[in-house]
Amino acid sequence: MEGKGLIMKINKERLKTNIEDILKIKYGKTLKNAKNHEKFNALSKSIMLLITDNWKESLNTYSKGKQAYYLSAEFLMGRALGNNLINLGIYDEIKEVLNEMDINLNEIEEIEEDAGLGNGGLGRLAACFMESSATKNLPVTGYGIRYSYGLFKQKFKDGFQIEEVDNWLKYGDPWSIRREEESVIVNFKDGKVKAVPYDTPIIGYGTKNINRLRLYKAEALQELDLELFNEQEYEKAARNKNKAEDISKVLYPNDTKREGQLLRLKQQYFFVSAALQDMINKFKENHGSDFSKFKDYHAIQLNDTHPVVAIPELMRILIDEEGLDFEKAWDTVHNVFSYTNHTILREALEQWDVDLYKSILPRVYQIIKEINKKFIKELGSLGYGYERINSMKIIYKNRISMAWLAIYATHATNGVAKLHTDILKYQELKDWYEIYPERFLNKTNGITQRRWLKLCNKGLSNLITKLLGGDEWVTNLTMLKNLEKYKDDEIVLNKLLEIKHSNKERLAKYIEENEGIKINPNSIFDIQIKRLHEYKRQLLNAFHILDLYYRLKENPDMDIEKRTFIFGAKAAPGYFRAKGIIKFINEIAKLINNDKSINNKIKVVFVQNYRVSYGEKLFPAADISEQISTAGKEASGTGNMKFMLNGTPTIGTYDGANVEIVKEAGEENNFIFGAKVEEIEKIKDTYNPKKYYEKVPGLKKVVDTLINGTFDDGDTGMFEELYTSLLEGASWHRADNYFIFKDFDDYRKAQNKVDVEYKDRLSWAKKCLINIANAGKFSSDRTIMEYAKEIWSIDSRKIK
Ligand code: 26Q
Repeated sequence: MEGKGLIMKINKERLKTNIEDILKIKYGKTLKNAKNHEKFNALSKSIMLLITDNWKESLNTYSKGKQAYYLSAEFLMGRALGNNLINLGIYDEIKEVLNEMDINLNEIEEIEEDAGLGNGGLGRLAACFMESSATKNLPVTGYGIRYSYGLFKQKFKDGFQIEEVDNWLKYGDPWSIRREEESVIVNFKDGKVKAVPYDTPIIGYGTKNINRLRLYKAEALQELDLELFNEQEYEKAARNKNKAEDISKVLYPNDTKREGQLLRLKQQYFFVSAALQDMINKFKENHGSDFSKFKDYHAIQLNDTHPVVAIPELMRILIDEEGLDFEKAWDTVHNVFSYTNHTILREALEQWDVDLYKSILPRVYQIIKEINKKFIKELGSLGYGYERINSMKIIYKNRISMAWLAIYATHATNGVAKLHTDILKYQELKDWYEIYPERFLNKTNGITQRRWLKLCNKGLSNLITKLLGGDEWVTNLTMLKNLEKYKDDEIVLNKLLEIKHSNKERLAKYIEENEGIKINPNSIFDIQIKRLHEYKRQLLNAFHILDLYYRLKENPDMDIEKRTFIFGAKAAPGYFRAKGIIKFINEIAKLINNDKSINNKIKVVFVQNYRVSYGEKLFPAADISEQISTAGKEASGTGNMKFMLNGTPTIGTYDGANVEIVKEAGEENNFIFGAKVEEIEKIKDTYNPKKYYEKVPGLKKVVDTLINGTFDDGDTGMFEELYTSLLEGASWHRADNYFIFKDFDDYRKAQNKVDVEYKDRLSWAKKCLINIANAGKFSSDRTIMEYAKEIWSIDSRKIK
């Protein structure tokens, strides 16, 4: 089944020897007594050996022309081994070699820790973009931070979320190479820090090209202050080292709330400054010191506002270190940078205290002030008045608005789905759009089909390849459209159902092993997996489950399909309400799963520690995909695309990329419900949730379980706080801020429709098939080519 992917020839005996040699050198062990993680390391290092030459060749080829650089505080890479084997086209072969050595590849894959250096969608998008760039032979480098600890590991204790450190490096990281000699120094007002790059190869599918992800680790310039140490001042001697290393120690576990921490600002400046120094050093090496040419060789994408400090930092380098004047530097910056916006939530727009900036980055702050001055002048000359200028100023009331800085300084600002971009243009950023309409672009997100289909759903991948008579879809996802001709073919539809069933069995087994809960693969697997946030409305899902349960209790003979509701989500540790929602769902699960009287008709499972590798088991096993955010709040969503590609209809609102998914696959093959953006806009100022609470049958009963003693929140006050937020609101928001009550009844109707339509197995399978057939648009290959052509102006450069 490999075809195009096969670009690497394996010398089996040599590979075996390599693995054994590495075990010997690194661990002093033989195959017999080596642990699985040691075998994983040895195998991974052997693969690194295979690709080294092509990697060097790729970087060399790229260095001659214009390249793009993706600056991101997060890269949510997940596991590397399986993906790399797939992309090299050697998965089956390696499996065979390992078999001969009595090693089970699957077990080795499972031992790998996820590289969880991201919170959710934004970080995973960066990872998909890296993979697609390599596959498309695009000269793209990723720059970020090599956090010692990624996003926390989540456990449940008595239904409450517990966070543990994610020590993902405990067995080492065979997929990265430390490049000591390319270290640079980053200057803060309170001291210098060394930035040491670790390079990870990004292996494209069906190509020799190999791209690079360069993540920086922070270290002290001086490992140890020997003088202090000799004076037996051990703590003091270690202090400097710790202070430096703290910068890359841990990923911030927030995915929307802005976090005004000094350390967060240091993290941002740290990797951005290192990345820019790296670019400058290489530019001088390859192209000399005529900086008017810098823009001909660089396109830098800012992944949200987190790396926006790159704008004044590049100005600083060009002016202070390379001697350009302000206007020349500005012209370079404007041409080089572009910015992606990932959020509509106002409260999430990043702002920094002027004093904080001044205290650690005084020169950078001066430059921001200069930019602000220039902007005000520009607005003035365009005839804008005092109020309008105040609302757009980059520095206002002692705060720096990173989004404003980004839009003003860059040549392109993009949203991540059509609806999202429209909301930016006509609503959230309409003042900006009016002045700079040509800067606003849409780039609908995508996902890589290598990880999110070929690797994680081998059954479906093989079927697709068979039906299409080849595997061109792996690099050209629009080929899937040709599957549509099987939409009435019973043999194909049954095969599809069979594959789904076996994926559900695999998931059930995994859940039993990991969560200790038995679930029935013959029930509908109804899955909501994403970060926990009020706007994503896990609570709406929970209320519906509870309502269904009460209806079942009242009417035990109700003819419904068996259903398993599965959740996976991490809550930011400081997000009290999100944690309350997790506890609430776990309480509901306890109640329902222990109630024998409902005959296992419904079950609820909240899986622990949802992450990329768990997703790879969940997406392929889903019957229905929950995408139920309040319309206008989800910028795009990418999980929705992963479900679709794995043949799962969506129950969802008209929000983010759902709109485009339904446009591609047809409303009749999905379950759309709820208020649309325009309706929400219209009612938002007069919305009274109590009206719904009192009138919608069943709603009050489920909402009241938050306060009537049905459930126990361990005296934390969590449930009552949730109740109040829905009925009374809080100082910072209206009651039921996300319109759960408003959409409840319509959601229930859509869920009932799912129940009815699922019963006709063939017509259900047809919906699944049509969803797959129309997923072509949502490949990150398409997205990244759009960035390359329309924002970066770079071309593919395939190595020979
Ligand atoms: C900010 C300041 C301090 C600490 C953390 C943060 C922070 C970190 C991560 C703020 C936001 C994020 C992540 C946002 C995110 O994941 N957004 C999602 O991006 C996806 C890719 O474009 C979209 O599909 C989702 O709709 C969007 O929610």
